[in-house]
Amino acid sequence: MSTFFVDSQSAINYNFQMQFVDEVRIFVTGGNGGNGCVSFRREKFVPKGGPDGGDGGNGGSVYLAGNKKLMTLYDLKIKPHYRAGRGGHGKGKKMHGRKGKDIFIPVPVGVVARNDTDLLGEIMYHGENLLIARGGRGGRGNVHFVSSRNRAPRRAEEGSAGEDTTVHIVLKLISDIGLVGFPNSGKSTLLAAMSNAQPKIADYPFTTLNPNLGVLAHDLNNIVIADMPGIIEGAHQGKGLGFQFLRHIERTRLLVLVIDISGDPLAHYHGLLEEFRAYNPQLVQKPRIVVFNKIDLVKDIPRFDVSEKTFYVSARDGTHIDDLIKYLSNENTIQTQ
Ligand SMILES: Nc1nc2c(ncn2[C@@H]2O[C@H](COP(=O)(O)OP(=O)(O)OP(=O)(O)O)[C@@H](O)[C@H]2O)c(=O)[nH]1
Ligand SMILES: [Mg+2]
Repeated sequence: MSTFFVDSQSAINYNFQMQFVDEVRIFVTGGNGGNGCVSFRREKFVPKGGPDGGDGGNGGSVYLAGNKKLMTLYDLKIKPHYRAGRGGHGKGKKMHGRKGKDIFIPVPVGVVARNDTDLLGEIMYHGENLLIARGGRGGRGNVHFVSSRNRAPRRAEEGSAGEDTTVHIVLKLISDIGLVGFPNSGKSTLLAAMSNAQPKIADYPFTTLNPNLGVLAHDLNNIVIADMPGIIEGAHQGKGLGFQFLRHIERTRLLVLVIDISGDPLAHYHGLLEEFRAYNPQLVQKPRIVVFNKIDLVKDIPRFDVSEKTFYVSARDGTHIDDLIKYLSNENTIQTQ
């Protein structure tokens, strides 16, 4: 088996530094099958040996291979062509050609692959493989063509061509926790306060154009937190960074609504839920909590009577961030909600 690998350390660096690419087209070709062989046995003292041409080997296939260390399709964007190995030709003495090498293309967990007409499948687990281009079959050697009329066939099959196809791959991040909210509410600041990530933070909307990922180190498991681009009204119709944003939160296990308490908190709260509902009603079924951020900007902190669990924090100053981390790190928070 041949594998294109990124070593694990560079794969980890990718998570946080490389360009985030969540949609690519790649061109993949299965290996051609090897040709069957026309051959006759030649042995001393055996004047007329029978046919002994072996079969060609099958061509290699191309697979996507889930790798949890990858978080972007960047690699595929810069290297979009893949071809698996061709099968060896059959040989005399009934020797089969060797099988062509398979190719396993590492992709992040959470990708969906389709060709021009069909859904090919999804990768949902680390180590899961998905066939995207089948290798050609090896041709049969002349031993298969013996009949009562023709004891010495001079005929063998050619190997068939490997499948040649364009595959469209879309990544829907699978993160444990997704930070969502209107632009400027402090999502990236909160991510920086809770994880090892160092996202860009600035005092204007749409600072975050692609999701940032951070890891909250935890005794048992690392919790992956995704900081999403800001959502605005009409996102479900594609406004702002609409679809890109909403697509990624579909697979997040817990949503954290981040709301600037110094603005119009309840309007933002309802506005967010409205966008979710309009995009995909299942989003509002997802477990969620509400974090009211920027409490340093208000004198008396108002308390809101919403149905979710709430936190009142200052991501900038770190106020009450510990409580939030403790809550999110609790295994039960993510698994059983
Ligand atoms: N006073 C105060 N300012 C904050 C707090 N959290 C974030 N900010 C500021 O709010 C501004 C926006 O912060 P970001 O973290 O970039 O906000 P965001 O939600 O990621 O914004 P987008 O990516 O544009 O959607 C920055 O100037 C931050 O310094 C806070 O707790 N208190
Ligand atoms: Mg941001």
